[in-house]
Amino acid sequence: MIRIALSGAGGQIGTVLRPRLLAAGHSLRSGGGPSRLEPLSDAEAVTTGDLRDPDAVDRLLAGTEVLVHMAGTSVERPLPEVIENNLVALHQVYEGARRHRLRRVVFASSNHAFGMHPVTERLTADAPFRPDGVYGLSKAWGEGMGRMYWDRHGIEGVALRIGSALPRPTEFRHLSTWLGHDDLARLVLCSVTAPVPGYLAVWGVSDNPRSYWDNAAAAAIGYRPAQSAEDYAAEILARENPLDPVARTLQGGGFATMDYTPQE
Ligand code: 15L
Repeated sequence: MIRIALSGAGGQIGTVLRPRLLAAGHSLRSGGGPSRLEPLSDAEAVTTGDLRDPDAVDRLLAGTEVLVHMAGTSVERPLPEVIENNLVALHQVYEGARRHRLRRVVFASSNHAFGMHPVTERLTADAPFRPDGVYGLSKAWGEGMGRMYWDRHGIEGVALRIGSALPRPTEFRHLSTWLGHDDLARLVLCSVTAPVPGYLAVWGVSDNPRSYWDNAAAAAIGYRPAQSAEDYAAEILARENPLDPVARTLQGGGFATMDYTPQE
């Protein structure tokens, strides 16, 4: 049993993880941001607060060993918002991890830190960052931060470069990028419990034959995906691909052609 802090517990991914981490026998301190969550069992405590505030970070991390950090901006947004949530708050969270002597932080990175790689490339975990926007860029910062807190402070780090975490794949790109919910939980459980060599980055993807990513790094921590987007291929291939012609050529898909020019 590991005492896990889960940030972003009320979000899409947090909602998937809460019951599954509890069912695996771990205890949870779940941070719901501004919303007060109802504990799912006696093994879950809930906290609220903005993670830019060290007191909120302290409430979330008190008495825990590993943080699964799923909070933050999860799509392309104006730069000031991305900076507050994904740079400033993340820094507070890592400082909290130091104060509370956490063993490990599992960080929700994203495929969008690599979104400008062409779809014809198959990337290993050591591929260079090629962010497709300011959101993807913030995830490169987050991965750098995980690396730094291992090198400087001995806090283990696992960065999950999450593809498309959805109940089911619905469009052509997802045949490559889909991460099924059960596989998401499998990957997070491995990331929390497996021995890691200090700092590690892995792809968050199911067992998709068309995957853009070679996930040997995740296999090394015991991740065995059991879901495959290919099971939905017939249905998806019968639909029109919603992406524009340029977005189809880049791993980040629609994010890679989004306009991030600051608006007055
Ligand atoms: C992400 O990083 C986003 O959080 C999610 O909303 C999806 O867009 C996903 O990537 C994706 O690439 O499909």
